[in-house]
Amino acid sequence: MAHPLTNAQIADSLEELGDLYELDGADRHRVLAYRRAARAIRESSASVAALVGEGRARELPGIGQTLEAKIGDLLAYGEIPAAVALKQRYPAGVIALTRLPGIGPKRARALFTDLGIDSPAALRAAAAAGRLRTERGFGPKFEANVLAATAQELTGGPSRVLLPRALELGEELVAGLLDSGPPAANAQIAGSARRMVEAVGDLDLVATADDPAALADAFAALPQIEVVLQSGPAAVRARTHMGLDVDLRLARPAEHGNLLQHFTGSAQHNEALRADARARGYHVSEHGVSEEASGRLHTFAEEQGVYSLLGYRPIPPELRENRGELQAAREHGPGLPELVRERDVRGDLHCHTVASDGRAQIEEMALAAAARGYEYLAITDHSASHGFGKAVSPAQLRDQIERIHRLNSSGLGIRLLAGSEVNILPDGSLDYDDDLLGELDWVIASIHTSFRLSEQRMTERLVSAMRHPAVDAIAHPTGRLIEQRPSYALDRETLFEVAAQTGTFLEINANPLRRDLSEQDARAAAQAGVLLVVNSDAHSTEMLALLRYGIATARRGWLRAADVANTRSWEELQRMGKRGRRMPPAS
Ligand code: DGT
Ligand code: CA
Ligand code: CA
Ligand code: ZN
Repeated sequence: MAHPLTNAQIADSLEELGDLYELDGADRHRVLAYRRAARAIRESSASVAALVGEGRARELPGIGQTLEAKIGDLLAYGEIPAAVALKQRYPAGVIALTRLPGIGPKRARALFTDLGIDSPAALRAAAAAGRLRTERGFGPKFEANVLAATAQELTGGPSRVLLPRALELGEELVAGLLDSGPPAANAQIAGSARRMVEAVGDLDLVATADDPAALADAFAALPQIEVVLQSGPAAVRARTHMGLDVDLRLARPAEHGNLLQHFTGSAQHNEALRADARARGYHVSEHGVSEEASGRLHTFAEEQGVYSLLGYRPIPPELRENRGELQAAREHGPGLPELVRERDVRGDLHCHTVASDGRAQIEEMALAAAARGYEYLAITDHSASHGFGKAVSPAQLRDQIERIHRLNSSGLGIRLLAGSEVNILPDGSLDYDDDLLGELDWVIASIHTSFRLSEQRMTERLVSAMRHPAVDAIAHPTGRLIEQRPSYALDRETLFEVAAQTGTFLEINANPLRRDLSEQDARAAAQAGVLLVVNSDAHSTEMLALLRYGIATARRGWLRAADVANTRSWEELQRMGKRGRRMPPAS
């Protein structure tokens, strides 16, 4: 043999065969035998190929006659005949399906044999098209989980840029355009960044100028621009040094509103708007709205002109996703909700200090929160077992509670709440005892370890935490990281139902890498009767300002101030949650 297979290659082949048998509905013990053998081979310090050659393979734990023969075939022919036969029945993509959270081999096989779904990409497409919700054995819950589990791929892979960096770049470019030689009458961010999405594909800017060509030249000369990719009298496309592409559209002031409306999107919103307008005799484009009967063209300096002409009340950019906003905003429609605003928020209920992995002292966080106009701030350092940074021991937490009480009587200008972010252990228990938890003003519980349990176990874990009398809120309830890590497997319907039942708040964590709950989850939670809290999870004084991204998610989730508990005073908030069920009713 010129190139004997390595132990790792042999182990991979046996693991794959185990997966194939599992897909094929084989006995569980058989499947486990292949996995056990694969592990033994991987861990063998001797070359397994050499052992087989010497007839000594059965010295390895878990390798009997059958497995020895299969490994022999693999070494002799490069393939195991049983695997070849099964692979003809189940394409590689079907094995990949079994590795998605919440999808075992049984489901993967049903997806493949009943629906012809043969890869994670095909599954994602079927979920996005709404094909799974009506299938027996799958349903809307499964479909939502698929979308959540594959959200990373859905948003287009890691080439998208998180909103804060895109906005920062956009604001610099807008300032550059307004400052540049030929005066831009107006320049602003459009596209997905204006809609405050989680991550943007490219940045879109809309500007008006009396001399568009001169403004296009000035744009190309801005220090952020690396190279101009395309340039015309009305549009410039350029790459920035940051690697994000920028589309700049230019219009005369009289058409600014039309252009801004068009390039704010979303494409789905625009398409629905156009179809609706067409049915009523209008043609909508970035240049204006024309009446088909008379040919008259309406242009608008202000964006709202377009919506008013077509019979809509104002639609905030965050809602322009064709998720019911057009119907609601029609003049005789039900109306859009009055969306929560950042200035409605009266306190932040999740932040860290040097006691765990934060950078500032309690006093510094308190002053910064007071400067933001908050009435209250909960200090929620991590409990013992979250797995990174310093842990707060029970004794240290007791000291911190006392220190916070002392600070409150010293007149800081803000009410501090002694809190904790306790880790929810895999069995659903918390890592402080109930007495200590009972001494806290505010407890948020969250998962920071063991993310890969089954959907059922993850859901039960969160349900136990929500049923705990001391837990006020669940922080970043799905564990996803935008563009990096999908949500853990989770039955959202149960999560929302138990949160509503127990009076547990669910967090929209505003950290722009989390935004967890997502806008879709937050909307579904509110519809299920859950009260949300929007928190910064600040690890420094500056990070308190990240709250705006949580508010953006809340707005994109159609939430009103009434849906967000921390738009209320601390007393009122307590009455709205679990603590309120233990308090005497307000007189
Ligand atoms: P992105 O860049 O992937 O984060 O998302 P957007 O929404 O910024 O998309 P982009 O940059 O391709 O286009 C900017 C806007 O232009 C979009 O929100 C709406 C409008 N637009 C783009 N393509 C279409 C289209 O095919 N139909 C219509 N009606 N509008 C479009
Ligand atoms: Ca864009
Ligand atoms: Ca674009
Ligand atoms: Zn935290």
